[in-house]
Amino acid sequence: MLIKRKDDIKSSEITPEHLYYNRREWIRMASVAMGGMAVGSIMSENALALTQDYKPKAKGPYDTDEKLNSYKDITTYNNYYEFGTDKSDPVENSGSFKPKPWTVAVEGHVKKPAVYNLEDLLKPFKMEDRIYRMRCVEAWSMVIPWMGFPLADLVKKVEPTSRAKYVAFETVFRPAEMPGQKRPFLKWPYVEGLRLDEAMNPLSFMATGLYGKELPNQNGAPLRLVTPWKYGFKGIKSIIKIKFVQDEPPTTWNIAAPDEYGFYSNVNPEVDHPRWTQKTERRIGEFRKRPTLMFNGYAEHVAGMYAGMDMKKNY
Ligand SMILES: Nc1nc2c(c(=O)[nH]1)N[C@H]1C(S)=C(S)[C@@H](COP(=O)(O)O)O[C@H]1N2
Ligand SMILES: [Mo]
Repeated sequence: MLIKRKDDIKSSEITPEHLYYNRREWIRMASVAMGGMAVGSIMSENALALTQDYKPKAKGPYDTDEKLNSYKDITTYNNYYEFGTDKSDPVENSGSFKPKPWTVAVEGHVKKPAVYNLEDLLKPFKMEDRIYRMRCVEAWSMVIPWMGFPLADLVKKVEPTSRAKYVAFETVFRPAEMPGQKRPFLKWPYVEGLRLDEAMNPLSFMATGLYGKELPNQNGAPLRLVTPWKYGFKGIKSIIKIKFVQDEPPTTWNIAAPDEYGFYSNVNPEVDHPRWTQKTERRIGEFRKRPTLMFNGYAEHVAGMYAGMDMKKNY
């Protein structure tokens, strides 16, 4: 995401992320050569092994068979403003974040509200592998092998009442472990929401890992949301609270820049972001641009939920 500032205009177009990434890579390689940043080179070796050895256990009905992004791409090019606003900040600044032990508060219009230990919460669920495309609003994309469980399983377990129409999610607030939270990049804590039917859609996924390993801190450990037909910012990380509510809940990027980021945030090539086109995207690791697909290619599974809605108004 980009903060709305005049001099940011078209920065996603003028500074394609690969140039930026290559610059960071060059700096990293140079410092490895100079004997510094040994951690970086160990990380690269492990990342290479993870990428090459990974075999998804099951081919699910929603999986894409496109080429996976590497473990390194997925874990070193991140948006997680709690750890800083640069794509390399999350991997560099999340080392002292503690994703264990972890609790998740389930509140609001449910029959089983509770503060769950994450382990207890996860016990009844079967962990699955899912290979999903993710599309950031900044017009880049990745293909990620997630591990986790359908959000619908969790929703059913806590039994929402008939008054529950939306699900509101909240990220942990720990400025001592999350240096970005000491600065007003965004209004903290980060919050997001889904309509209840979106939360129940079989594509909505709670990720606890990727590439068959526990979720790294920079990707939202220990629990994050994945909604592959929506822009990446809906995928709220390090979730500590899930509240079932009657009215559309506030969402962080809508609070930050309401004319740029709406509640629905469905990937839609026909609705330009006010500062750049959404017609194309660049897959991380590639140079060419690809056309962006409606609902990020998941239209057959989700379009029905928005029938009759004006998708330009409800962006
Ligand atoms: N708490 C929190 N969640 C967040 C963000 C954030 O800054 N804070 N960034 C969002 C954005 S803009 C994107 S594109 C995705 C990136 O997920 P990834 O880094 O695992 O690829 O996380 C989303 N979830
Ligand atoms: Mo994003």
